[in-house]
Amino acid sequence: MKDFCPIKRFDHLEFYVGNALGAAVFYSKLFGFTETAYRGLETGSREIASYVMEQGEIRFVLSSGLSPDHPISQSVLKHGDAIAVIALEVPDVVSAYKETTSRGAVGVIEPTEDEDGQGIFRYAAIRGYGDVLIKFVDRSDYKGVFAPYFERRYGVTSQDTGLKTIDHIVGNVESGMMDHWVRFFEETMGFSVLVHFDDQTISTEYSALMSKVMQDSTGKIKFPINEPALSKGKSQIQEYLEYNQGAGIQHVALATDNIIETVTRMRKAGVEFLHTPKSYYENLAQRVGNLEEPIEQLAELEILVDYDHQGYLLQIFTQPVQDRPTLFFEIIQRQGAQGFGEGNFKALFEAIEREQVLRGNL
Ligand code: TYF
Ligand code: FE
Repeated sequence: MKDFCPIKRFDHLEFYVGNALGAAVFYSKLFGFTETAYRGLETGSREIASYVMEQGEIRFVLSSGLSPDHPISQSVLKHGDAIAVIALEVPDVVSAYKETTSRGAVGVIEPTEDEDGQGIFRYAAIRGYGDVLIKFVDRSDYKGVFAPYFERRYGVTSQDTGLKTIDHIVGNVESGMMDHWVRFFEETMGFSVLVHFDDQTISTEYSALMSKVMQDSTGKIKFPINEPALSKGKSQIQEYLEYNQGAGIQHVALATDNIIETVTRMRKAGVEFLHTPKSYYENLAQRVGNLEEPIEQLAELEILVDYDHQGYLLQIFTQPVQDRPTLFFEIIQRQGAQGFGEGNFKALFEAIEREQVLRGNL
C-alpha cells in the first residue's frame, strides 16, 4: 500500500512551560542542549517567549505564554510543564493534513504558509492523544533560523552530553482508550503495530500496564502507547493520568552512541536517575554475554542492559523532570537490539514503584 502520510523525520518537540528561561537553563546545563534561536519581547513577539534548544539532531522548543489567558499558560495550569506538540517534518503539509483529516483526524491548524523574506515556512496540525498536537512541518523552502519571527541566538550554551536522536516517544492514555489510539495511528497516520506487551508481561506485585508500539512505514518514528491495567496498587500510568489531568507524553527516549559518557556527564551536571539495586548486576554477565562496556561501570552508573537475537541495548531513566510525576526521559544506546528493554521491565517498574511509595501514591 502507498504511504499516504510519509514522514521525513522528527522536526522538534515543543514544551509548554511556566518559565521558558528556566527550562532553557535546565535543558542546557543538565542535558547539554544549546540555545540556537529565540523569540520574545526583544524580537517583537508580544505574547510568547520560545527558546530553540538543539543537540545532535534533537530539537526542543521551550515556550511560555506572557499573560495568564494565553493558551500556553492555560495548558501549564492544567498539565504543568509538558510536551504539547510533536512536530514531524513532512514532504507535503497540505497532503499530510488532508490525508489524515479525511481519515478522521481532528484538524487544529489548517495548512498555513508563513513568509518572512527567508522563504516560506509551511505547517498544519491535528489532534493527538490528550491535548497533544501532532504538527506537520515543511521547511524545504525556508532558509531562515528555525521559523519566522525567531532570531538566531546562542544565549544559553553548554558542553553537549552526546545525545544524538529521538529514539521513541511514549504516550499514556486512559483506561479503555488503547484501541482507539492504536486505530488512530493505523488508520489516520498509516502506522502499524510493531510489538504488543500485555499486562502479564508488564506487571509487578503492585501495578500493571499494557503497551503497544506503533511505528511508521520506515520504522524511524516509534510511538509506544501505554494504558493502565487493573492491579493491586495504583498503576504508574494511572498516577501519570491523575497528575497530567489526562492522556499525554510520558517519556521521550534520547539515543546516544556512548551512554557511559552521556550518563557520566549528566550525573555530574545534576540529573537524577531512577535507582537500580546492586543485585541487578550480580549475574548480569551470565544473562547478557559479552558487552563492550565493563559491567562495573554500568553498575556504578546504574545503567540497565537488555538483549535480543540482534544484539543488546543499554538504557537508564531519569526521575520526572517537573514537580508532578509526569514527563521523564530515557537515555538509550542500541548495540543491535531493536526492542524496548523488555527484560528490564520488572526491575524498572519496581524502581518506579519505590518512587511512587515516596510520593505517597502507592
Ligand atoms: O518505551 C518503553 O517501552 C520502555 C519501557 O511506563 C517502559 O522504555 C515502558 C512503560 C513505562 C516506562 C518504561
Ligand atoms: Fe522507552
